[in-house]
Amino acid sequence: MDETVVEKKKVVLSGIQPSGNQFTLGNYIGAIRNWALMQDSFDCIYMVANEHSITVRQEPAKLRENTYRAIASLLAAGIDPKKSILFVQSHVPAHAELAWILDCYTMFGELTRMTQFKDKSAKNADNINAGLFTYPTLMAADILIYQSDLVPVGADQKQHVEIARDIAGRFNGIYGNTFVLPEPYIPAMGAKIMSLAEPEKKMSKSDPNENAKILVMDKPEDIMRKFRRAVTDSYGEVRRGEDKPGLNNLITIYSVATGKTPEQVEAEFEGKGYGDFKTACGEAVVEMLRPFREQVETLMKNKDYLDQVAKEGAEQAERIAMRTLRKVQKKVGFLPRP
Ligand code: ATP
Ligand code: LTN
Repeated sequence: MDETVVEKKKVVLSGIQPSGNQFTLGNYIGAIRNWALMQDSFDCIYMVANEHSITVRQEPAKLRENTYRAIASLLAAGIDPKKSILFVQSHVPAHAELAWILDCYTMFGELTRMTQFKDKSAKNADNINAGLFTYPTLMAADILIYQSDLVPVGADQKQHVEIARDIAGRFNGIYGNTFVLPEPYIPAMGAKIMSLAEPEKKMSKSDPNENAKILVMDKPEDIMRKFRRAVTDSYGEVRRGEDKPGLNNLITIYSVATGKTPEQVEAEFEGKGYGDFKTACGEAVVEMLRPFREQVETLMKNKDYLDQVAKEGAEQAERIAMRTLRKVQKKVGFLPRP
């Protein structure tokens, strides 16, 4: 008998919020570009996390537009709906249902320790809502409902993947094996792209300072200007160093954009000043983003296609999600609907 063993690929799941008006260079380098690179080696599921977005107040019309833009951006970054499942979180209600159950297996103390909760409540002191607090249990549901093995995220989201793993372990401990224990998958380079204005902080799409972030749809002249203004230091030497957060960040960005190692970058700019280096960074980023930007613009003119992708993605996702949800409901003692 033919004993060909087909090894099951690991399941990868990740999500990105459609908040802010568009993605930053940090989201591109730290997240979506890597998602596309993982498609051949893994069974990938990628999601536009619109339910997470409303933990911060959103304008409904903008949220709709940004959700389309997020789908377009994921496609433009190279995610192929024939290879991966691409969908919108709210189209698969099983996530929110599982999140409620997981809420009952998550401790108040665990949630208060989440650094994102602390940061976001400091930033939104007038709207510290319960969703902001239980954000990690919805994210745990997103991950666990697909029995995900790996969760590619930037360094800032590692803590949320760890709590998902803890919740899964606790649930498995009580009810027997139910969930796969997920692991964070942090890219070797570019896991944290820093703000161009305050390089000790991560580049964040919700940062109100326009000079702090490169947006993926920025015009080339804006990208060039933002790099010229990027905060560096007074050493004047293109070399990494512990007390040089601005320069370290630019070297990372230039390395990723050109495919060169940081050592090669340092050698290339030996004896040259920051001005030359910043111009080169700007040009490299403009070239890296050009095809992406053009493709997003084309896709945004074709909402029917984006709807079609979302529809097929939700159907595929839901089939997997419902299997886990039913299993969990049965384990906790919910009667099946007669
Ligand atoms: P917000 O400002 O609304 O919190 P954000 O820019 O931090 O948004 P998220 O939607 O929270 O972005 O993150 C989407 C993905 O991008 C996550 O995987 C996250 O880890 C990654 N990411 C976000 N910012 C960066 C960054 N500066 N460098 C690398 N990866 C990042
Ligand atoms: N919280 C994440 C987005 C997100 C996510 C997920 C990432 C929602 N659900 C599941 C990985 C897995 C963020 O803000 N980056």
